[in-house]
Amino acid sequence: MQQARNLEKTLEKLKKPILISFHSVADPDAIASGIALQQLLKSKNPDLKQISLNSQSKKIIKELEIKIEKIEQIEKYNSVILVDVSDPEMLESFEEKFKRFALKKKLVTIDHHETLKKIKHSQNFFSQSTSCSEIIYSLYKEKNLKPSKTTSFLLLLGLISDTNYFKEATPDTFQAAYELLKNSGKNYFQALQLLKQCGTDEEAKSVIKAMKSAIVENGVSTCKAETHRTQCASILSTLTPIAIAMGNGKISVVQNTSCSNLNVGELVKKCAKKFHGNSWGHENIGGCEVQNTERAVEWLKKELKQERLQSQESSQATPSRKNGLQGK
Ligand SMILES: [Mn+2]
Repeated sequence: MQQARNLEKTLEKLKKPILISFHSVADPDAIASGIALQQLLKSKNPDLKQISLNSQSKKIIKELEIKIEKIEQIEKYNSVILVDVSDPEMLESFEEKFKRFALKKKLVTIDHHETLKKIKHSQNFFSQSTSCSEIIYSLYKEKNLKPSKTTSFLLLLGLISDTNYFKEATPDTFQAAYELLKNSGKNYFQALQLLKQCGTDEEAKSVIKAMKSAIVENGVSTCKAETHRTQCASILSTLTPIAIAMGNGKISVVQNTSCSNLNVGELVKKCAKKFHGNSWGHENIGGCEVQNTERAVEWLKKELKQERLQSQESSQATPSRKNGLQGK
């Protein structure tokens, strides 16, 4: 794979000391990619540090007894590799620091999210892969190396979670998953156990409270959630094509991929632009932070209604349903 070879060459040339990190809501794909890359580059002894981790990642590293320290300062490094991210807005309080770093030293990003925003002067490796774990695993394959048992398991977790339990998997994903599961010495159920989480009673109570506020209109469910916003939207998305949860100035949008074919990331980006806020997300899940969430949600509902009408019209005109806000 030409791209893996190019990336390998770039990584080989990096000047020590090297820092590896990822975005500020590090999910299993981000931490797996970071850990696997740190081991692959062990002759260069890179540090692996985090801005912050999501709860799933915290659970995984705790159970696998892995420690990832917080980033303190980045000036002492000569090179930085960011995995699973290339959009500077996903770096939170480190956005400006990494931007300044890239002006003076070498910053490489390895990512599978399409974004037009990149850190100026950074070198970006983008792949259409369904997870960053798959990209890092291709580097191992390029060198004819096998990740350790634990690292294979981690990469498998990254791959499962980023493909939404293989819903977005490609033949390459299945090939990689087959090999990683075999290398890991574990079974698929153990992977699922580690990825799934049970909440506390308090969490369950706040989700149930949010569910009581839910309304459904035109295939869109909306609820108010002070906490666990994304979780609430995910639950509602099992019932309606699109689910929106809002609270504390933030909005989460999740689509049910069996009956909706939008680009949620693009939609929330548009919303954030209109209401002067920030957005984040992928094709199927996203969110934004805006000043007036009520108005922004009304706008989203209108857009979605419009979109639905358009796709109904086009499905009447042609047999193809694929006419989302933006195709996948
Ligand atoms: Mn990812």
